[in-house]
Amino acid sequence: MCGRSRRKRVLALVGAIAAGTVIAACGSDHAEKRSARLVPAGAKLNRLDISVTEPRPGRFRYRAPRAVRGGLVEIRFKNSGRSPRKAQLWRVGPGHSVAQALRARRPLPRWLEWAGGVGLTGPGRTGVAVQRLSAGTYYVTGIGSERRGIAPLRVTAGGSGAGLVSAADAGVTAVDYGYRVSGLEPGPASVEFRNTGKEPHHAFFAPLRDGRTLREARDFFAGKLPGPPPVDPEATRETVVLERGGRQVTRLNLESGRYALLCFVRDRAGGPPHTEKGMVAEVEVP
Ligand SMILES: [Cu+2]
Repeated sequence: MCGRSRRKRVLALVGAIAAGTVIAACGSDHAEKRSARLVPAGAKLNRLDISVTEPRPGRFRYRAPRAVRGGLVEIRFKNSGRSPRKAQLWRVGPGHSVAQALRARRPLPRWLEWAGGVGLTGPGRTGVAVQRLSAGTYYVTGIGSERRGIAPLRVTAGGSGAGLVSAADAGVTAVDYGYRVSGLEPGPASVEFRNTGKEPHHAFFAPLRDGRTLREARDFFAGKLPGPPPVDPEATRETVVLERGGRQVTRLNLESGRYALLCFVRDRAGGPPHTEKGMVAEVEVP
């Protein structure tokens, strides 16, 4: 983005946020080689490998196995595209099809649920998350509104019934409408992300530039703040969306500094992004 004008950069960032995608999440190779354990050693995990390619700029194609065993699952997401992407899982309830799910609009039907996955991952990189997957029909996409390039997937029964035991040092809990954060550290740390609210939520981390405020960050993403961005768009991070009661352990690679933590998801019934309902917080990574 370095060659573009400031105004173009700002518009690109606002547009990307509105579309539910973001600019970059590329940790250094050095950082990614450090291991941050997600679950205790010896935990029995099934494995789900997802990938995305970008045959043409801006056109994405997700791939997933036709079927995978459920229970406690390690989801690995390889981004072979040219820009940062995430792998958002959706669960389609019994008696309904992926085609029906793709036609669904708000208010979202009860049989269609956000179901975790792997958060924003830079091109050429592999992201990981561990969570429970119950048997059923799923599909993988980048953002909620995407209808093309999705990968359907069947999760079968038979996996371990064990619950998710986290080995993460840090925690991010989303509520309606706010966050509780603990133990965040710089570098590729393992983080337990959970949603104890009634609505779906994610956690979007935007690094605040020196002297800039949380309020400015909120206004910027709402398209109400002209001038230079109050956040560093190249260093944003984002988790996937979890439905109420959802829980996973993943890796977040944050640098030291102050962050605006925001949720751009809307209620299942509709309404404004949660940032407009006060789901904004300032957090410090020491
Ligand atoms: Cu939210």
